[in-house]
Amino acid sequence: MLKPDVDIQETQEWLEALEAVIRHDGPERAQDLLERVLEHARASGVPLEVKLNTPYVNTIRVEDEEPMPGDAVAEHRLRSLIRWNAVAMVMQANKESSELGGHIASYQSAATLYEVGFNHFWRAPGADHGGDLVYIQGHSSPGIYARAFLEGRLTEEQLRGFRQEVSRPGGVSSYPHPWLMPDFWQFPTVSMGLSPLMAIYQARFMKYLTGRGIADSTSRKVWCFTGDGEMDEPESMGAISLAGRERLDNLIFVVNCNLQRLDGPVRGNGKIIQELETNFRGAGWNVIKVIWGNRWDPLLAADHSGALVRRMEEALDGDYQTYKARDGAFVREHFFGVSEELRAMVRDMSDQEIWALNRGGHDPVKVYNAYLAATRHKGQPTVILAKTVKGYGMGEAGEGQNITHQQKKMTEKALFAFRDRFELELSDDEVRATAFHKPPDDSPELTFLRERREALGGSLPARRPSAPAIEVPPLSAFQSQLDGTGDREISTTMAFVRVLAALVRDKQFGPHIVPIVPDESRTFGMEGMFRQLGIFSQVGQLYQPEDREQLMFYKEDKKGQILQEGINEPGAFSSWIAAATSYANHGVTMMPFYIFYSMFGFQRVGDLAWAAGDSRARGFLLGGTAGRTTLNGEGLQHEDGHSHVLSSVIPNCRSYDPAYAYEVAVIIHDGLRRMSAQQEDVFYYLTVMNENYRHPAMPEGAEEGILRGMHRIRETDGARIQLLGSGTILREVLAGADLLAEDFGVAADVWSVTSFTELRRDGMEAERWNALHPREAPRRAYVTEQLDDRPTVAATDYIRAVPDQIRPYVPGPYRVLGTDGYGRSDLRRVLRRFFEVDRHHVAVAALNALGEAEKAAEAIERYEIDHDAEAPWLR
Ligand SMILES: Cc1ncc(C[n+]2csc(CCOP(=O)(O)OP(=O)(O)O)c2C)c(N)n1
Ligand SMILES: [Mg+2]
Repeated sequence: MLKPDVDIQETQEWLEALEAVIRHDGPERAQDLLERVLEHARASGVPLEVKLNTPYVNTIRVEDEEPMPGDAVAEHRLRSLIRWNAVAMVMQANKESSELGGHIASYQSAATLYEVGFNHFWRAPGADHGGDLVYIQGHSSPGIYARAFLEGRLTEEQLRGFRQEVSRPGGVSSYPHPWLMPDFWQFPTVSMGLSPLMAIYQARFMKYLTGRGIADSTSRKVWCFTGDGEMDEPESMGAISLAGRERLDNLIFVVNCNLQRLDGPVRGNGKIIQELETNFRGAGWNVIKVIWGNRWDPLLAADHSGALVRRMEEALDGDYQTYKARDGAFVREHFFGVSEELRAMVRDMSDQEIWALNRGGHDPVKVYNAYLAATRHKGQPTVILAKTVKGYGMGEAGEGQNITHQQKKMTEKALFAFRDRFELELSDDEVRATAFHKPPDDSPELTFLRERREALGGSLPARRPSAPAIEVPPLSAFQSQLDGTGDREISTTMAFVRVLAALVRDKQFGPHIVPIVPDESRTFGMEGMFRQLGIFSQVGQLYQPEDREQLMFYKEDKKGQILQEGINEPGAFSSWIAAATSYANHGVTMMPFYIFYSMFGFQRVGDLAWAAGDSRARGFLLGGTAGRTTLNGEGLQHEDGHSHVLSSVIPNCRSYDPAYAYEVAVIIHDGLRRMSAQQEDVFYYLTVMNENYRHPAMPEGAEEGILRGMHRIRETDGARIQLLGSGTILREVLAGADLLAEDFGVAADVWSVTSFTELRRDGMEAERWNALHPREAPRRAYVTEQLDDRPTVAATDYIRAVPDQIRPYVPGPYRVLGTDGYGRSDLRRVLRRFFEVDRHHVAVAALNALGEAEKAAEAIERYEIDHDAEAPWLR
């Protein structure tokens, strides 16, 4: 707020001088002049607080507006039809059963924002354009389906199947889900906050593709629609400075500021548009506010004293919401009624005319101009803050009301009012039945729709996986990993880095590899790649790197291949998703490898990983320094002992916990084959460790077992027990087998289990098939084929739930050891003893499983196991 003016006349002179400059030399000169004055003031020691806010009016001045091309009448009718069909869709689904749910109010507030985009801006991919990428607010889906219906892309039957994806084949899904509608939706957006984050990294990835000369994305834009409530998610705002810093002028955010979220106002006591303006401008964005519709223009033009703009600034969002939930008389009384000057301003207007004073987000011309300015803007991302009314047109059924978000029904009276307001040609019966309405194909509105989409290259949204498969190198490309390491000790992390190094050298595949790191390359021994591949930077390297003289210096490069995301796992994961879906969105297969640091992997980015599955992402995730006891010095909030449980819940994620270099090579090779050559929509999660040990050569014929989840690595005559081990704990299992033989004369067979998760899936399939085909010869799970009814013991570096997954398919008695509980830091040996997964506990478990109680008790004594200690998960 300004202080009281101590010299009104002096102020007036300054303002008049400024007015004159604006009039004679234009606003740019005025800006220049003001900046110079401010600069001078600063230099003279005047304390200045920089304000990032502009007045609460439209950013684009009326005199700078361009007329909207096309047929405004047809466009209005089309929009109205879409509005109606979107309402009809939700209401019909809820006639079926109110279980199904759906949203009406959000799309009604956003209809103009979407339709201006569809009719004037968003290009579909074609010969001369790669296509724009539009992230659509998830619960606005009914409007998007309604448009596709009018376009002839969806049938009435499909609309009737809204939210009935199972019972009505072709029924359209609740929200944007590429998994369920792979030809339609590109981006899963309904988990709030993920879409803004993913859109930012998508835009950056397009700069990457262009910079590396892989796919020219220069004319393409990423448009991201979000709600104003959604902007409260930390993920929504969390990466906006990256977008500013990277000057992502291919990115446009449209925030639908309808001032409401689910429960009530977003900022009842404040102003969400002003707040977002400050934040985005501070982060280096171009901000365009679209607050008032054209019916306000004459009033604003007549506001010589500034009283109206002051009143606009003073009224709070909570007030604005209430105005729209009431009527014209209420607005006259409560908005204009605060002063005689404002009251006079609307004296000649009827209540009806006051009520018709529209908000910017519902004015197609204002929205068109904002979009036009955004698409022309260079050097910065743009955010459009559009003020709208939630439940626009719903009248007494919810317009501007706190309950509107979840309204799935409108009364007959409200439906009739809706028809009249949008001038829909519907009979009373059609209104009562909330019948879908599609005019004849040659009607002006459908002709308009078709012509516009044809001019813009085709229908949207549409998902078009069109990337050609890339030839996968033969397994022998990784021969050095298959041959074993002899006496040399390495970690599986190192084995992975060598596989990656071999891949990037491959002529065909090499350029398509995208290594992604969140500031942990040195941890994983990947720093050699900095120099070799370069770190992507749009500006290259403008400084002299400190380590320039060294072989492996920190090289930033316009053509750099590595994405170094800094300490930002959600951002890195979003980059990974952009790369992993490039085959569908950019017409080129990219194969990302994102290596993260133990628990800061799946645990940190679980919701994004789920969205990746929905997105049909293809790529590799590497849990570096994984396991509860291999990252031994780090302790409780680092050591990951459960990511294999988290990854197991994603249906199309294939998880592996390999122990040996050759297993790493075989799994990655097969992943490349499945994802690239066979174009399967799966992604891979591998845990790799930092513990160094010797790796044997691959036994002959091991591949099938490695990929299916287990293969026998030790077979002993007269073995009485079957031991299973994964990752580094496999070595404890092998040592346990030695102890059993030496100390107790018990022979064991040993398997390396590369994936309990894959084994379980295979088991579930057999079990299900058998249950549904009781008359036929039963199928056997792979586990059941591999093991027999001798007792079995499994140990891993993960909690017991991981090996427990295969329990139903293990033929004999089965005991599992695991690392349940909070992690600790100590020596590996000590931690494995603490969590009871070391060789001694393996031996004790085996003796118990064999029913050798006496020997088990003896072993507990001999190995000095404290059998009265509290369980590790209680400590
Ligand atoms: C992470 C997450 N939390 C909660 C929800 C449930 N939800 C769906 S819409 C909504 C309110 C959205 O308000 P706003 O972002 O302002 O969108 P509007 O509908 O007003 O356009 C909520 C809470 C969700 N989809 N995702
Ligand atoms: Mg909202």
